[in-house]
Amino acid sequence: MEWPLFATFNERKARTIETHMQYQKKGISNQTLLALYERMLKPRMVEEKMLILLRQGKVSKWFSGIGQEAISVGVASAMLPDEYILPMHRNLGVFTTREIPLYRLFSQWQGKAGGFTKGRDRSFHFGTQDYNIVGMISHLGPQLGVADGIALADLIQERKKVTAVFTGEGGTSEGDFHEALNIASVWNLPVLFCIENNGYGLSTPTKEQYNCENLSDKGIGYGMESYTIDGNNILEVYSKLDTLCKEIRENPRPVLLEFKTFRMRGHEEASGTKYVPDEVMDIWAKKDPIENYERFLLKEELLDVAHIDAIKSNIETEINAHLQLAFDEKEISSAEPNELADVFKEFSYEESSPSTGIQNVRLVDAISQGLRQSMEKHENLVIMGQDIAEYGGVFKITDGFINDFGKDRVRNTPICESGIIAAAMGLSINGMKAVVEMQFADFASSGFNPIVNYLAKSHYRWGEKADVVIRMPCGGDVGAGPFHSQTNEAWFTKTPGLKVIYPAFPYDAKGLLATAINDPNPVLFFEHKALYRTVYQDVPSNYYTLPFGKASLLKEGRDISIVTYGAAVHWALETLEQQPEINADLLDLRTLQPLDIEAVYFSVKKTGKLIILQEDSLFGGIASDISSSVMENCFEFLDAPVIRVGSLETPIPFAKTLENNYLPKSRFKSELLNLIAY
Ligand SMILES: Cc1ncc(C[n+]2csc(CCOP(=O)(O)OP(=O)(O)O)c2C)c(N)n1
Repeated sequence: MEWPLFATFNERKARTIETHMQYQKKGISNQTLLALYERMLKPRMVEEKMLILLRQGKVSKWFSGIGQEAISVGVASAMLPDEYILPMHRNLGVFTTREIPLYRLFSQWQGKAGGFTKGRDRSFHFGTQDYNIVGMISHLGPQLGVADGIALADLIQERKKVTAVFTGEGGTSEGDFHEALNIASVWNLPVLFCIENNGYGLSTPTKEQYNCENLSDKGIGYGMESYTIDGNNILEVYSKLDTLCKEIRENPRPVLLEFKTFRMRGHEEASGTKYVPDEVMDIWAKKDPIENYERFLLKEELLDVAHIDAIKSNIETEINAHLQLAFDEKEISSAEPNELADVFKEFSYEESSPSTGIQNVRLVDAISQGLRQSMEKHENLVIMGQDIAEYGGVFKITDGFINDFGKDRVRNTPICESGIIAAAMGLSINGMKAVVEMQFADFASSGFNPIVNYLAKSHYRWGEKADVVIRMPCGGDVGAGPFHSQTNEAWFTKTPGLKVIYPAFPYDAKGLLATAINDPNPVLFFEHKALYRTVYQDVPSNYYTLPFGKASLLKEGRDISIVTYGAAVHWALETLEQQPEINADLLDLRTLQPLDIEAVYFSVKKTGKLIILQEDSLFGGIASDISSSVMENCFEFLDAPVIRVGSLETPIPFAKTLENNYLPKSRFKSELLNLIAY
């Protein structure tokens, strides 16, 4: 046979699969053989209906998985219903095999309340604990790390379960893929990494996506077992997955699977397939997973035409009835209180007061104690971070923890912030709590995507909490230059769905950390490095909590309000010590989200003047928002403009003279005196 001149890799792939498109029953029961057929047919028929509705303008967007059904169905059929699957946008067969009622899917796609996201997210971007499915976010890669966390929870609790996570071959180019596979291998997590290699990313062919023969070959580099599977052959998929799942439940380990298949339609319907040579389409059309399998079942006399017609007619009736249910549902209505109420999971703060004993300790000791006592209180709490186990962390916060809590719960991680934060989300999904230590807050930029897109948005999108605390050793005045000195809280206060805590004293830090860990929502917990070993305070030895959203009034005065947080609280205190004639309210915010803006208003209404001091550079910081809120709500009470004092609009420099000039410490006193004299 003559092969057309197109990408050699596709040619080779087509040739291999054509010769392998043979079905072997491998001891699979007739009942299962038939069930696999029906399970593939259902998503195909739903999709065909969707394509009609799309043309009629009744559905806005569609990502087709036509031609790839054997993968979703084969994987989902080999797994137990209580094992987690993390599908992508072409895995309708996962949702239908898990028997989600079709009307709920239709409602989801129409943005109606009967779906899974109250109209807040589209298509397959949802999860459901009822069906042990955790849907994707648009960024493709982060869910690979989430699967690691889910599997880690199973491994720690010895549950003998498998987790399966999907990615396209395009998604394997993301760092998330590398991080997730590396973590799974180092920790030996029971995860099936399923790559659906369908020939193209959005329009980019495989040869421009990666430069190796098979993606499964990458398993060698990760020290991971891997297989290449004909993704259009349902029996090959199912039998391999069935064997692997049974093995992995007994002998946990990660496995990389590359399913060779093809995307028969556009990336989404509007984008078409012009860039795909016709010959390639023709070859793959002959490999259709359903038509071929149907022919096999007919040949085996497990099916006849009448039976096929009956199955199709039943599915069609089901689709039409469920579509009607979804169409009959009214458009979703917007009520602001409902929208705001779902950003965070409800958390009722429980006051825990210390019973006995006071010690004079440093900030670093208070945090360490607080973390240790939370580890004692919550048996399902896991701490992860770089060098935190035997070494005790670079700031020694977790020194000795490994002896008391063991290596399962105090985990050294590879250097991969994104993968670990995603894994923390997975732990939370699977019933555990996680604290992640950033070695330095600056490195949260390498985990930014899962923080602001996954953790922050999950509860609003599909009601799933993110029971994760990210500890952020931060801040300047330590001569450590642009990448070890930032105070980057404003990266996160901007994002709805995150709580941001920033204590300035040992007592606050210990109590607020305990609350952060109790709170099922994602919390960024800032710890100023310059305060770690310089600030001492009498702190209760026992466990206690402090509430979020309550500023602390450190000094009371009549003439001016000083509002600040973190290390800047101490700069303000020093200034007031040097200028005892200043009669000021000094408010330490302690928590930035939630923010105690009422305490600020209260003070401003008394003094008529407000100066806000922040360590971060000025533009876009919390000071700007406080200033606007005060102008909007307390204008009549102001006797002078609100003044913000922050760092220069430059990155934070290394040399001490430069850093001193960058930080607002030296400018604060004159700005304060000017405002008093206004
Ligand atoms: C981080 C990120 N970059 C770009 C995109 C835009 N995008 C969405 S899907 C897609 C192609 C994905 O290809 P692949 O992973 O092979 O999956 P397929 O759609 O082929 O199943 C692209 C580029 C995105 N969603 N996320």
